[in-house]
Parts: sequence; structure tokens; C-alpha cells
Amino acid sequence: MSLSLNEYIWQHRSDASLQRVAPLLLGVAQACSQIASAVRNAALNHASGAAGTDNIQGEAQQKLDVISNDIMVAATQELARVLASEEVEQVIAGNPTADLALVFDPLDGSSNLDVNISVGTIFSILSAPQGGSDEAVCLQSGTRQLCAGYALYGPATMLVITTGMGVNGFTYQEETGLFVLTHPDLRIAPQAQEFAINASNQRHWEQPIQAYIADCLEGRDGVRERDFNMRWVASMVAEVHRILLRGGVFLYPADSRAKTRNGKLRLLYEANPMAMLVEAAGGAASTGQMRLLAIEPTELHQRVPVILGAKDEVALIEGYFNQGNSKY
Ligand code: P6P
Repeated sequence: MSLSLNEYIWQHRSDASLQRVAPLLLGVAQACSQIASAVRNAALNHASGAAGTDNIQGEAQQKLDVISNDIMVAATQELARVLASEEVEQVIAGNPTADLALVFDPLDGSSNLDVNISVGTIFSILSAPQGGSDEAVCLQSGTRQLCAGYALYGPATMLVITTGMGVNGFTYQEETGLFVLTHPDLRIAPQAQEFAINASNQRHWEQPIQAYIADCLEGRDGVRERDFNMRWVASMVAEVHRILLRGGVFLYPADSRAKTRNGKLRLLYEANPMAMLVEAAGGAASTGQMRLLAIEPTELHQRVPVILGAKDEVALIEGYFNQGNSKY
């Protein structure tokens, strides 16, 4: 009999970090089960398509972006001092007596929704001691995260979490409404045979990335010791999940365009939680120039270049940057 998330938390009652975040984590899990249902039934409930509004990033919001954000806020606002969402410009005040902050992307990859491709929720839990502004409490480096995770709304709905010591995957069980431990202690192999990047941006990439991808494409005909496969789902949660289960490396680099001169992905609620998960699974996460988790945030929605996955491959890519000009 596999452990439910509640039973797993009880079994790990000596893990102080997990116990501290447990009520909020269970609130997030409850929200993700509701978001999974909203995603699955969107076409039936006339909840597909664009909402007719833009988010802080100037991106067209899908109806489900707004619905998912509302579900996350309703499920967690009493369990955290402050919330920060990709879909909302300012931080959201929570319970002033709580000592945690929750930052999240309620529905990442939502441009895939109308074509029925996997999407997900990404979240990070930070300590929020009394004092200081609500926004300042959210602007902590990734090394200070207490817990990080994602929900993947795919063929199965999964919740993958870490408090820093190992990564565990739970599968949603329709019959019981519980998340059940199905993928304990996920580990990333140090060497990669798959890379994930949006190759249509190739002409805009920084030179080190151009050189690295060119070498991967040449495979054994060039300097690499093996041939590579390529994947691009355009849903970060799906890419990271694949890397956790079968290895590889994911890149969303900075490029020469104004909007992506610091990359496309957001530090607080995409890069940092995924970096914590990847490092806890034995992988690495970098901008190409520095460890992602070491970045001191300055803005709630700031973007960063993201290179994460197999430890040896990330180190190799950093070597390409050390040879070339450094931008970030
Ligand atoms: P592009 C989804 O919009 C997202 O934030 C990530 O989930 C994904 O990896 C990336 O952007 C896809 O970006 O430029 O390929 O559409």
C-alpha cells in the first residue's frame, strides 16, 4: 500500500522543514487537485480560450490562468503571510500571523491548454518572519526556499516536491482524492542524452549557447562523445518532469531580443523552485554564469536565463560561457 501525502508527512515528522510547511503544502496540494479538475473539464465548462486580459508580463491570459490563480489564492491565503503570483502584479496579503510566503505560477505553459498538451503549477515556500514589507519577504535567494514543487497536469496528475533532501513524486488517485507516493527519491543521471530548447530562437542566442547546441547537433560526428535527442514541449513543468525521470538538460537562455535579454523564465516562481528540485535530485541549475539559487532577487517578476538538469552537462555548458563573453 503506497503512502498518501498526509501519511508521508506523518512518517517524516522528524523533518522540521517539512513539518513547518506541511499545512501550506497540503493547501497547495488541495488547490492543485482542483486546478487539475478545472483543466480536465475546461472544454466542457466553456472555460477554454483567452480571458481577454493581459497579465503583468503583458501576456494574454487564458481563462484557466485566472481560474487557477483564484483557486490557489482561495486555498492558501489563510496559510501564508503573503502570496506572490505570476498572474498578479503586486503581492497578495495573506494571514498576518502566518510565518510563510508562497510564490507560484498557477498555470505554467497555458498556451498549450487549447491543444490539450500538459501544463502545470509551480510553487515555492519561503520563511516569512514578522517585520519587513510583504514584497521584501518574497525577494529571497533560492537557497532560502523551505520547499519547492510542481503539479503536472498530464495523462496523470502528479505532485513533485522537495524540502531540499531528495525529491518525491505523488500521483493523484481519482477514487480517493489523495496524492499517493509513486516516485520516491527521484535522481537525475549526471550525463545527458537529450536537450530541450526552443530552436526557433537560435539566431538570437548568446554565442556560448550557439556553440554548445551546434556541438550537440553534430554529436559523435563532432566533439561530443555521443549523439543527442531533442525535445521541446513549451511547458517547463513537463520538461523538468521528463528530466527528473529520464535525464537531460533544459535551456531557456538569454538572447539579443529586448524582451528576452535576461531570458524568458521568472526567477521567483519558475527558475528557483525548479532549481531547488533539480539540485535536490543531484542535478545542477545555472544561468550559464552562476548558480541560479544564489541570485539575490531585486524584482518580483524578474526574468533569468535558465540552464538546468544533468550535473555534468550543466558544468560543460558553463565551460562554453567561460570561453566566451559573459553577459549575465
Ligand atoms: P516558448 C510557458 O509559457 C513557459 O513559461 C515555460 O513553461 C516554457 O518552457 C516556455 O515558456 C516556452 O517558451 O518561447 O517556447 O513559447
